[in-house]
Amino acid sequence: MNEPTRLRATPAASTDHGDDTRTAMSGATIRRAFLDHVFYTQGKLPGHASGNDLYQALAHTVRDRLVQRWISTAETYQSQPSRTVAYLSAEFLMGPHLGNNLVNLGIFDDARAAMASLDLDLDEILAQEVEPGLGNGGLGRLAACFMDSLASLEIPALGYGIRYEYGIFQQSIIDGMQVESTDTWLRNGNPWEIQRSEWAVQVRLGGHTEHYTDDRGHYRVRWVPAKTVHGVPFDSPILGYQVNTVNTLRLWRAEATEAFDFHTFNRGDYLGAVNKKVTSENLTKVLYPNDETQQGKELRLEQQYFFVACSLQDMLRLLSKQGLPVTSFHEKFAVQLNDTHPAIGIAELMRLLVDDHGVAWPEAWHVTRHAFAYTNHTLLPEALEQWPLELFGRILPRHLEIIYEINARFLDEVRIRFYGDESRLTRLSLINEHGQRNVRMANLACLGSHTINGVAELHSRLMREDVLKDVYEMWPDKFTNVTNGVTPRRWIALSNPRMTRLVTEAIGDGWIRDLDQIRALEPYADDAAFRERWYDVRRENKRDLAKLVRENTGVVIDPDSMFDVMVKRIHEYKRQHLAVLHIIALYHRIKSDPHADITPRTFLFGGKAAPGYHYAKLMIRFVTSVADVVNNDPQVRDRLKVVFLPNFNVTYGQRIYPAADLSEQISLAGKEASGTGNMKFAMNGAITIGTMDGANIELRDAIGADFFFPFGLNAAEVYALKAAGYRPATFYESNPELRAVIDLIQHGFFSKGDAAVFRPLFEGLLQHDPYMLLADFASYVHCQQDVSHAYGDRTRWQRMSILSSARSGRFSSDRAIREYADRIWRVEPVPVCLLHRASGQVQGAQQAGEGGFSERCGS
Ligand code: 26Q
Repeated sequence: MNEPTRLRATPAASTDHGDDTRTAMSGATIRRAFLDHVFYTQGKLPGHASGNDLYQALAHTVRDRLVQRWISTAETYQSQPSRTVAYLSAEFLMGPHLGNNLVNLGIFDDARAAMASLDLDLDEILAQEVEPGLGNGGLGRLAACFMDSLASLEIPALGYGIRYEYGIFQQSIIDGMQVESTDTWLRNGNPWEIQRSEWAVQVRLGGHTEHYTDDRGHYRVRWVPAKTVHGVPFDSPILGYQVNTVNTLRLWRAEATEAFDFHTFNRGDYLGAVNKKVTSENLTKVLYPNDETQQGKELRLEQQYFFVACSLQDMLRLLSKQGLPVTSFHEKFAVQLNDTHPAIGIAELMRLLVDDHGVAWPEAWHVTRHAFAYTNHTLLPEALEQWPLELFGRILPRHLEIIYEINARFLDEVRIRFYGDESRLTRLSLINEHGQRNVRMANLACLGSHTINGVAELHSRLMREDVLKDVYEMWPDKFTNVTNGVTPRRWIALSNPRMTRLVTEAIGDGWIRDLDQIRALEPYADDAAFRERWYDVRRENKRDLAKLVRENTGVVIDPDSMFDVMVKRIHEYKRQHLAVLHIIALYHRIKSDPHADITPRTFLFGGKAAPGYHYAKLMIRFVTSVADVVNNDPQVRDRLKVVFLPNFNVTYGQRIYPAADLSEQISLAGKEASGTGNMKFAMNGAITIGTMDGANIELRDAIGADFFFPFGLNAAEVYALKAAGYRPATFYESNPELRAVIDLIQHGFFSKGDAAVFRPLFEGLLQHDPYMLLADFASYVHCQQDVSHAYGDRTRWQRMSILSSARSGRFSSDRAIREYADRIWRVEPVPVCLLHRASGQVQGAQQAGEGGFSERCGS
């Protein structure tokens, strides 16, 4: 076939500076471009445009302003040799794009004005966006914050993941219980993605292997798959904050290789042929909604392999486009494994190098080991990924062989290093031989990586001492810590505009780029006038949230009450039910003494439970049942309110964190790897009540012990109490308040007299209580009393709140990414200069036009 005619830059076109004005940033140009998109893209007269039309038109207007930077970034990266980060993650929980892009472009206020000039409300347009919920929670959201920081720090990076057709399920609450429905986030189309069919790749699955000797007498292996699927990339632009860098998030969608399987079709089996197509395309249909647990589901393993195989092929394509040999893979790419979900990449890269490119095993292993690094996100042993050998071999027969080979060579090394230590061999082996044999993905990830990191100091220590102790003793130098962080662009500048204005007025806007600068706010904690303004900002945020709560749940809440907030996935180890026990204790105090001095509080809960996690679903029902009683008791309802916010997601979070007074971070010490919600609350001026777990410890150190409310056992005490034989009933027997609380539940007080409803919750608590609620109850309730006392002193509380924000600089994801870049990836920033659209030439700084940021265009 002939090559299609290519669009050539003509001399006339190269003097056409139309792109500068077409995508300029002034209010007038935005307004005109927006109207053009309503007409030409949405095909509507302005008067007939729906809410979605308006959103799509503004999204396209903003996208147009990213494209020139996106292309310039790609050209810049293509033409220079620096190392690129490939961030491999099964989840990217990006949240809505439009507002964030307006912030990073620096045109939020201009866009608002442009919309206002058309009698449109920017907030209403922003609210139209259906967020891409392609993640479960912390891990997926971390990947999104990291993408923002990578671009903002001008580091060449690609995010690789899966374009799930259905993201995390939508949660509604019916009769107090969670009901799931599918997340059809693509129903109105996605203006932020570009399908790149020309870079589609093929992925093999199943079948068997054949061993043979090639013409040069070399032993070779051929993988004969049972099926092949297409992987089609969909690219979204990731713009940095006020820089020209636009990195790419590349998500893969599975498609059938042939629209019709002619073989089957010709046999007359039309439906059978179509069915095959449907089966292939099922691969990227849905995100698995469980976090921190894994059942060995075949489709999930296929998903993991699929996106990793697509991504590695894509990296090899980029490598060869630069004319570099496959053996320089590790020099070109720093591949980060976001947990073990993409760890199969280690075996896949070995396969590509050895089988497809004929690289000798030792060299292939050198390349692989110098390319990969692994981040662990869990301390729960049950969450460590393992795949049944039988299933693994059925889907990835060649990879199982490669894993055996890696394992054999590795265990030889261990045998010599730890002479005679047989049990160490069984613990370190990539194959778990206990019971049903399993492939241990964490061991594979550790073995194939040059660096292994935890996500908070405590987590990294416990990783070394406990979960990955044997691996640590093998390679102590591989281990490091990078404490998590979150992006101040989304989590302050976008979600809390009032605070952003106030802070910027006081100390300038440098803190948005460099959050350490927010420390300059410290002296303002002693400024009474500033404290009042801070209070006013927070009060307004609380009013906004109260309005949202009323719209979404019908419950009226008082913005003058303390907003005591716990939003995160529902889990036993996170202990939402401990917070509920405290509410019941307060309820009991008021009922026993109507004049009891109780600080008015509104308890807000939000979070999804994995659909198959019955205990977690019962915890939701527990919250809503207590809410029912408390909110309807005339004696109590003006002092205590309990609300469960349905469908907590990124969009919702942006409204909640800025309105919280108290942040609940109450996991059992030693269980939460880091937590990142804790950081979002603190930045926005909420005070934390928390256990000495995950990043809470570092948060307390940063903010100051006087401004953090700690309670409960620490990790060492948890271990000690477990070792000594924990008996929860002792606490029940010796604490009358705890006993009263548990008895109320046991007698069915919160379940209309039906004692059976919450029996599974509380029988477990009295007998085993694996997350030690009863051990921490007294300390928690006591600490909450200190919190109430502090809240009663407005000056003290506002001071604490200001200092909490002022000292949160360390928890910016920019700091985290700098640590990864320096210590793990060894990558440098590559500033991007704008290219001229038509000529493909680098544009002079003077011509870059408004919003060109060309002054930041260095070397
Ligand atoms: C694995 C296999 C099969 C199906 C699902 C999964 C799966 C999916 C998601 C396992 C785990 C997750 C998510 C884990 C997660 O979000 N962990 C959190 O990561 C945050 C970022 O580091 C930490 O702050 C949290 O402490 C940690 O719980």
